[in-house]
Amino acid sequence: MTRKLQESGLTKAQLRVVYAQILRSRRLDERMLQLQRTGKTSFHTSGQGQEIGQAGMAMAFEPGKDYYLPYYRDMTAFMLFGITAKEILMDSFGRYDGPSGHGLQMPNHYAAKRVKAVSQSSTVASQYPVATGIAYGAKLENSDRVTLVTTGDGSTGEGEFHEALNFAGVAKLPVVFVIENNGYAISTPHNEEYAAKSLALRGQGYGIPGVDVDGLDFTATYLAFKEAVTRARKGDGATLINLHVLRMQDHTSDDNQRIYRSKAELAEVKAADPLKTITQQVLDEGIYTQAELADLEKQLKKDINVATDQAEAAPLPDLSVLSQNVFAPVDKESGIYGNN
Ligand SMILES: Cc1ncc(C[n+]2csc(CCOP(=O)(O)OP(=O)(O)O)c2C)c(N)n1
Repeated sequence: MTRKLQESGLTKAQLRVVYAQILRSRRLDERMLQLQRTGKTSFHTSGQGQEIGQAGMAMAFEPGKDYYLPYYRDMTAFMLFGITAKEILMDSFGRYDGPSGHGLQMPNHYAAKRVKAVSQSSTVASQYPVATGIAYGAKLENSDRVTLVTTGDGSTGEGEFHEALNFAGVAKLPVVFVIENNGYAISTPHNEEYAAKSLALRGQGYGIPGVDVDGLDFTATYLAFKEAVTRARKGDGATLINLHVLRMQDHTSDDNQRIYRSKAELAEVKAADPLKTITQQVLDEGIYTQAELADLEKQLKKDINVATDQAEAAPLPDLSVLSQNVFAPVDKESGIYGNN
């Protein structure tokens, strides 16, 4: 049974923001797939089916204070940290003023200095040890800021995942490790990724509590993250959260999941769409009325259209910036790379 939204302890105003963002993410994601298909953008990685889990996760943190190392499906959480649809689209169009890297970073590699969201490398799970390092920094500075890092289930087979958890366990670091478990790594199903009963068990091996969380249940997710953030802020160390979500779309816009997922499975995923569940919940709990939802849909469509036009019209990076922030400058005298 999905828990009531009101049991989260969040106010009605906060829950309205959460729902509006979940719907905005879904409509924006659909737009981004259209833009890729019409050849206006190059690539998109959809987060459809992962929005509710990400919203529950993001609401437990303090954007601007806590560090966030997102992975490529994290649009919903990234936007709840304070990023606009226009900014998302600027990055997707590769525009100079996009927040993730002046149009030089790959689409969906979400980052923004102003909300302490750190850019990821395409090498999956490589953000994990960086998060451990940032959390170590917080500990050395006696800061109570927490670091959040996400990745997918398949990526937990990478060495970096284990190295990051090991040191965070040893040094009792303030970090929340998240596995957004959608059951697939491209076309590889979870039973070919790992033999453990649950990926949450991996925490135990490193002295870190590991929990399984239903990422289709907003309240269950929010409360689990709140507990993990409280532990980290108090100095009690890291938590590993195995967040169960759905991958509703292809792995990326370059993939076709109908080749490796049966019609029946895809129909099941569609029927379990968490957007349907949470829409019913906001109506049942009086958070939105039917008429307000219709207005919200209209407003989002308008906003996304305006944001698309603005992002498309924005300038591309000039070729002269191509190698900026890629190579460290060389000190002419010593020949050493670095900024000092
Ligand atoms: C080290 C490394 N190996 C392989 C790839 C190619 N690759 C990109 S995404 C991906 C699947 C990752 O699956 P998962 O971690 O389950 O995340 P999901 O995409 O399902 O959200 C792979 C194999 C990569 N980017 N980096």
